[in-house]
Amino acid sequence: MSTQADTSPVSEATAMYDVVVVGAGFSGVYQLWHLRERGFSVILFEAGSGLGGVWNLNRYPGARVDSDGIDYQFSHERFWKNWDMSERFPDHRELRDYFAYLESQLDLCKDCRFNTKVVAADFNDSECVWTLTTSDGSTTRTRYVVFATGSTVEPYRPDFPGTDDYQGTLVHTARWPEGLEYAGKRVAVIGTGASGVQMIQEIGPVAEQLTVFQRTPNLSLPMRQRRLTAADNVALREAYPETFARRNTETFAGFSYDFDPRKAVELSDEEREKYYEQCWQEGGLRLWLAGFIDTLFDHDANKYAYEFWKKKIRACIKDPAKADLLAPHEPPHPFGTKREALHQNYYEVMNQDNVEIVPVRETPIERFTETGIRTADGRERVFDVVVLATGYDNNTGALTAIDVRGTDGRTLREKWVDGVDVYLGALTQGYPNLVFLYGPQSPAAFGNGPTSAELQGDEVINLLEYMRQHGHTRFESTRQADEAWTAEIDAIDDVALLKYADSWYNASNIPGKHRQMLQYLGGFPTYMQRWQTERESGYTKGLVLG
Ligand code: N01
Repeated sequence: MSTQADTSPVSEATAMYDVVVVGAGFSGVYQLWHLRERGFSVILFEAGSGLGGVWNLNRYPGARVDSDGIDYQFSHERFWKNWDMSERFPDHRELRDYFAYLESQLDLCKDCRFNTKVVAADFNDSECVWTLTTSDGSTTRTRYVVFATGSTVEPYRPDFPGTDDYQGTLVHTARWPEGLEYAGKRVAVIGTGASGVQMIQEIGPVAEQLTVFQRTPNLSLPMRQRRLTAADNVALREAYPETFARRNTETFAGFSYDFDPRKAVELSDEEREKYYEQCWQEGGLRLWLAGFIDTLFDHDANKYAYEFWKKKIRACIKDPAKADLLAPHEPPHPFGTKREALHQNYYEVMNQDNVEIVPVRETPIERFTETGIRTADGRERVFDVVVLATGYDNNTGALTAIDVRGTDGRTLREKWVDGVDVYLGALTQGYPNLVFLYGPQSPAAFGNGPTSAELQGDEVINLLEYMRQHGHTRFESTRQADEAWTAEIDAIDDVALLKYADSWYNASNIPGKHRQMLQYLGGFPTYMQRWQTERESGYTKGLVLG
């Protein structure tokens, strides 16, 4: 089934839409589906070739989601009643199949323009209209813009000297070319985030030699992947109503499981160990997001979790030198303060003789050469393929890559150079009639994507519906509301441990980027209360309507 629609340039020069949605991942699809059903005229622009967002873009070997599949889908019965998953954690292919299934149910592609990147958006204040320019040179006018551009979109490529000299294959995980061969080759992977862990698991078993350039060990958790049978899917279907109700109304991160309300520091060693072991055996993100409530706030509680993790991982690693690199005695940062990755055979692969770890803090990459990489100790290693698993300009990168100009003609890039203030993680003063989904300062990237697509998505739809029903044509958040939102996030960040890690959560993964917590840290239930308060005020608490 195809999720690709007509991609020929369409002249939208005279077209005027109610809403333009940018991005065809979960959030964008949700908007297109619901706004269209409510009678808004909508078009969706997507830079990629089809539906799926990051799952259409991310095709590197081993790419798969770290949410259990039961959580990683829309909660509407019309979809889950006929959708079977083949694995507990679906891979990128199966997720594209899911989007093809959505297409078969919703007929979305007829209102999508694929291979069409939005490069600019300009607001005309007197007309109260946005004009979007796309990569094919067309312009489109619209009352409202919904940027559903995601968090992990713009690849980050560190500025290593000599990359132009390198004659081998240099590739970023996010732009994996179809058919790239690595079996029997000498391969380097730079970076050990979620993408790095997944790539290493695939490459290590078949490469002649794999060299992993590691800056920070990943405090990765066991995925406990398994195939799902027809009987499993029947059982899941029975559990879905309760699972989705809990996910969408109760839990902090929008998963069907939640933090344990007990404090690690108040429990006996036996009680702690028993619960950690339970989380470990259940697998997925549980030791992190179903962990004890004080783990991310209290150093002593956090150290208990780290010690448990370290004991488990070190027991899997044969070479003591590798063990010190992969699970050091002292935590590289507090446990769970960077997004956890999930592993399958990562540590088995790391045990292999053909897999070497280069710790780049001690032995930095000096430069790329014609044939490989030279490190600061003067050693040059030869590689056929070098994989940059170095992550993304998360949260803001997809938005600052577009020339989005608001009422004062400034781009978002210019506005956000010294920090981001995005009310409700969705609105920012000076950019009327424009909404971010899965955006900076929302809870989305600290939680489960489809939950965010639905919960935040419904509030955006409510707002647009309210505008229509009350004859308004313009909304804009106030500077005070934007700044108060940042203050709320900063207040939580102040008492949490996340600030002790350099990570994309707080923008410190990109050299020169303003360091700031970019996730809403109050959890989904509180986040939804904030929207409810705004809605019940008639959108006058933090917004100005015109
Ligand atoms: O990116 P990352 P990612 N020299 O930023 C290292 C989602 N995702 O693509 O930790 C050497 O996490 C960097 O080192 P350090 C998921 O939300 C999900 O892996 O900063 N190394 C780090 O090891 C995830 O969190 C899935 O010290 C350098 C790595 O590169 C997010 O996407 C799968 C370096 C970057 O890790 C991003 O994950 C994939 C340098 N100059 C992605 N610069 C699943 O659902 C950076 N690094 C499972």
